[in-house]
Amino acid sequence: MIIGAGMCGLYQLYKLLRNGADVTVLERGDDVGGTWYWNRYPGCRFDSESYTYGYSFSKELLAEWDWTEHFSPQPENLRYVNHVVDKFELRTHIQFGCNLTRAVWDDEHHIWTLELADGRTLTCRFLLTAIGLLSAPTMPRLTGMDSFRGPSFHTYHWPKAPVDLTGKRVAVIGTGATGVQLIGAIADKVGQLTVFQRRPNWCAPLHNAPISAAEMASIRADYAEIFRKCDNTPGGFIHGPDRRRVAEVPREERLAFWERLYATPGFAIWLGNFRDVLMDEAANAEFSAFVADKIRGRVKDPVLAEKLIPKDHGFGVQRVPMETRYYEAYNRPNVHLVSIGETPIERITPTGIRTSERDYEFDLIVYATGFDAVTGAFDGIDFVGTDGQRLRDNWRDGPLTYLGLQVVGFPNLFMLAGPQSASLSTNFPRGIETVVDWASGLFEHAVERGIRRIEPTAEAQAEWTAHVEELYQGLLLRKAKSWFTGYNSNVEGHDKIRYMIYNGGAPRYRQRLAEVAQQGYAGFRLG
Ligand code: NA7
Repeated sequence: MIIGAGMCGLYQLYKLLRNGADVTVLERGDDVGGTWYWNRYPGCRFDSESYTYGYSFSKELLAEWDWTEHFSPQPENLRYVNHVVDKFELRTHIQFGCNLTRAVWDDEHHIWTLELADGRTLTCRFLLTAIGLLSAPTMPRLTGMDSFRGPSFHTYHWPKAPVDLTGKRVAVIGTGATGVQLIGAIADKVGQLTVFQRRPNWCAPLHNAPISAAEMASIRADYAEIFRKCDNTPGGFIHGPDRRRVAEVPREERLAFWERLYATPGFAIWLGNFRDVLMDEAANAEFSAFVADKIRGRVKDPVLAEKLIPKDHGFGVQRVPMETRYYEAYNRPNVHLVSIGETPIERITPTGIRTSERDYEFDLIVYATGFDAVTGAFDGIDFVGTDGQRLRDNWRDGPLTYLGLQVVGFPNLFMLAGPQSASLSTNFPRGIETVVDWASGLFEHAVERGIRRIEPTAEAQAEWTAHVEELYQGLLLRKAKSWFTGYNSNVEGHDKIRYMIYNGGAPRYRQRLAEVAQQGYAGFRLG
């Protein structure tokens, strides 16, 4: 049984069907797509180059699918997922509207019993989760949220029916990757837009553009090289770090390099920068000053510009929101910024938002307040393992895993994009293709040998968890309050660092998985 019909679950379904497995996907939504099904807010799109995001497993699929933009928007992404599902006839193997609430392991018969919200009970031998890393949205804990008379929703729950923004007074709370996409997209479509910003982020221009037919033809001819490039970078993107250190490069040369990065589409500015920008305080400070000047150059009001420049963290230690006309939005007379660090929100009122300074009236309030990232989707399901132990209890202070794939005490539970795996720090489809291919190999191995129970050893789990923690130590991101470090002010107990992500890079992770398999699945107990 696979939980989740997003990019990851669908590829795992495809693989297992091809291997002749008896497999079903349970999906809580009423259609496929995961992230691209739920997130329908205006401006939602890839920050990955479209042609690096599509699946790489089928030459036929690559040959027939045209991307229309370098960074494809959500409706097209959802069409792509549906195209894949139809092409490979996956839909009949998916059950929709299935909300898994509890999964209990039976150590005598080696099966998982799954309880669904609709009262049904199902059983399976292997339980594979593809439940997303950003699929448990979190709302702020503000007084009066239910009292607001107009529509209000989290960006993850943006309605399917079109929302008419014309002439409306709109509030957006949150300026992460989501808020920044949304604000840039709606600033010229609403009446008044008021942005409630707690801490600014370092945003960089996406430089999206349409893909012409000729360009698509050349991309198509180049797919092998594109995927080879992605395979060789830590993040699974076409952008890999420049191995030089900032101080090694003469000042004029490095400024010219940074100008080029600022003008380059996509994550080049983050992932193609000098390596020590993300590791060394001085290098990071210098590059942050460069980007701060860019912001000052784009926002006309100097006081406002300063409010949009982060002061508590350097560039790239949190997820860099990619933007389109984001800073220019603040030059518009209908867009206003409220720094809630200075004037905190006191409550939501029936007609709007009250800060310590004044009352604001709105027709619509949008919460772009992020997610209980990575572990949130797991905490939402009551996983009960051997001897009645609960996953959410074991992970209270942070996840413990072997390879981000399995957990001691939860045999036959495989997390295909679990905490401490590389998928979370990788261009997602590139990361999950690695894991799904590997897991499919393990299942074949198990079936051939009549293996009915797979669980990691305690030593392997302790070693991996320590390794993941150690990899944080060389990176500046360890100090930042973001979902990379498991921080979320809206969730009880998530105000301390948790080691959520494998930061060793995709090639190293792939190498490790290959070695584990070659050594007869070292670190796993196969019984
Ligand atoms: P993020 O990146 O976690 O951003 C959430 C934003 O919401 C961020 O600006 C937060 O401010 C703000 N926030 C969160 N809670 C509150 C409260 N209670 N009051 C005011 N403001 C708040 O989530 P996104 O959805 O933007 O992006 C998630 C990922 O999706 C992204 O990394 C991409 O991979 C795709 P803070 O910075 O914490 O002060």
